[in-house]
Amino acid sequence: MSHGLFITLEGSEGSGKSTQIAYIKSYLESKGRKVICVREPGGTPIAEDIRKILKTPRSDDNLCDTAELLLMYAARAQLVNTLIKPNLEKGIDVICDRHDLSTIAYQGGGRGMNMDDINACRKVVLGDFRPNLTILIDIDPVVGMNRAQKRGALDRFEQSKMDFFVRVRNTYLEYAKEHPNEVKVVSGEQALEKVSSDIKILLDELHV
Ligand code: T5A
Repeated sequence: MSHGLFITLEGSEGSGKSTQIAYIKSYLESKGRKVICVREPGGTPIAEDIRKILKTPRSDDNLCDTAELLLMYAARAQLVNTLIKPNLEKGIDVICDRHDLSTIAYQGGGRGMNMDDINACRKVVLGDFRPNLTILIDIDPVVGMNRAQKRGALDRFEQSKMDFFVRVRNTYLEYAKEHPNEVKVVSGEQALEKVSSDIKILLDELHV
């Protein structure tokens, strides 16, 4: 039995990842493939508990950057080892809403954490495990936050200042430029259907 495909979606708040994941799932299923969708942080009961800690703003304590980084990797370890790898081994495709590149962009770029420390966590948790394809939906953070704000209350990350999101975007784009075979960039400021048709071209390149 052949291995499933591991496809990850990346991008800032409101870039349209969740919307496009629904499209990717239906496109892959139309080709007769079995597909599951997960998200980071989260995706298993334990990782979803960690997600709540990471996303909930609280007034009685501040999550420090190191704790935030380690919680991201704790949730990732749980998801990758108990759900993503076993499904890939069964031949099922896994589409993940955010993965390791989010840590590089948010904790590395946004928070300014040391990349050697991030790479050390990455090595422990992932080893050489990497996605078959990462799609970065790029969007001006002002446009993305306007979309996100329409949903109502902002989470702990969404409450950050705009310069944080500008650093996140720049880090994403720098990484994509340095790793053109790993990360493919699609503009998220186009009509939904055009974003989907750009993504379809990338999926077809995988010969699905
Ligand atoms: N995080 C995560 C880290 O800091 N480090 C890490 O390692 C990881 C894994 C997760 C937070 O955790 C941080 C990053 C995040 O801050 P989340 O709720 O999962 O939080 O956040 P997002 O993934 O950003 O979720 P969003 O829902 O905000 O973004 P999406 O999924 O990209 O956007 P989507 O599809 O929900 O679309 C938002 C709105 O825009 C519309 C949609 O209809 C929707 O209303 N839309 C469009 N409108 C016009 N044109 C288009 N092309 C559109 N595409 C979508």
